[in-house]
Amino acid sequence: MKPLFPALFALALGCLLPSAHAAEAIPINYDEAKVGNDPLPDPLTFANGRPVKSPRAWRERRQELLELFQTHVYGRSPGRPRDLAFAVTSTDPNALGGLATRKEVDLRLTGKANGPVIHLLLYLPNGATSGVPVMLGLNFEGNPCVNPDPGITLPTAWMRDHKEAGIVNNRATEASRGCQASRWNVEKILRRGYAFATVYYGDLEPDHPDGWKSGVRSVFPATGGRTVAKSREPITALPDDAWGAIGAWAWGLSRVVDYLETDHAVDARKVVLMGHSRLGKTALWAGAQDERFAIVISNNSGEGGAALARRDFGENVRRINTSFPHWFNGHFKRYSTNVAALPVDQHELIALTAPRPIYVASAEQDKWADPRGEFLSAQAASPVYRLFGTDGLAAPEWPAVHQPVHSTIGYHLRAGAHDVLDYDWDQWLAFADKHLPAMKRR
Ligand code: GTR
Repeated sequence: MKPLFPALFALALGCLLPSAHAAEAIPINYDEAKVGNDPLPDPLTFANGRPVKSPRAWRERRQELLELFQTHVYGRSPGRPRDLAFAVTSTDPNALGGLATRKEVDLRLTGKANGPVIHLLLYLPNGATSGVPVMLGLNFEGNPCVNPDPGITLPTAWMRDHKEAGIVNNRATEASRGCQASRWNVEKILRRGYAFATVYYGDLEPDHPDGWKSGVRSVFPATGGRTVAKSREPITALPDDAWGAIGAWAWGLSRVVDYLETDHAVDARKVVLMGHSRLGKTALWAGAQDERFAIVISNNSGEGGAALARRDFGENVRRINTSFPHWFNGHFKRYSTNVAALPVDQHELIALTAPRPIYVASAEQDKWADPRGEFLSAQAASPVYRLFGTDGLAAPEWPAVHQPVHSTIGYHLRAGAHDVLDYDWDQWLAFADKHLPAMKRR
């Protein structure tokens, strides 16, 4: 029998938060025999039935798929803002005990210091002679969370309260320094010769259903990827195919690359993008749209990320649309109870990164994210990679725990829970070391 207290607590919470209550009522399947068997759409067949037989034809199919994901899942994002400007706000050549140079850069999205700004934290490994590759990722709890370094500027942006992490009254406090350092082994990354770049995802948009009203979605019109001028009128409502929060966070990552392209200390053709969980979904969507990301890494991204939507295991489309309606566009809600009608599935999102290397990482206990569904999705993206003459995912079967595969599509199943651990970074650094040197210049 279940203990009564958690059930009562969930009930009380459900009364307070109607969407949480509605979400709790949605059945969740963990039975492999009941995952369903709807056929997956074929990434190598156009909507009109024409097969894709060459990398050249894939370029066309790629546009079609991007359009489908924009229309039905993540929404249409704008392009680079016309007035985007950069301002270095601090530099310390002797950070982390001399290991790195710390730089903080404001990305002024409307060109103005008092408009929306992304605060980029960048560490450059000291002693590197030329442009270095970069490990980039959005963080959940503010830049100071990634390392106890006392020199990182405390953010003033809204954050969800998390007392144990030092976030109180929706603000980061001194106590938040290093609160997620275990997920970002910054020193290890730097010692391996990579720069490290991060941004607080809430700089783009606070993560709640009304977040868009104060985030970038209220400022920039969704124009389908064209360069945009600042919106003249405040945006008061979003059309059903406009970008969702994942789109907004992904767009911010592209703005970081806009900056990195201007910084000669790094090699902006070698940006490795990593994202965990909802930010893993974000990394996949960013890498799909913007080919400047050299390598994309999705960690425990699950539903709406690497995991197949048609497989009903763990979190499903209906549940994610109910708990997190703001992450996706309006049209995606239509598929909550009819996933088979979705014209795409998540293996095609992975395939949109082809032929660039991509890594899907799962965790054994993270059933909610459907680890097997993440593997099958990576595997189903493989034919697109093979069209380019690469090995795709060189694993015919789901690998056992701690049997990493570092083919052009990389994969591992780590022991343990939904998290980012040193084991994951060891794999990703080895994967990046292996694949970056071989990558052609654009
Ligand atoms: C969960 C959500 C997942 C995943 C996770 C996270 O609540 O259901 O899709 O994104 O949050 O981002 O930590």
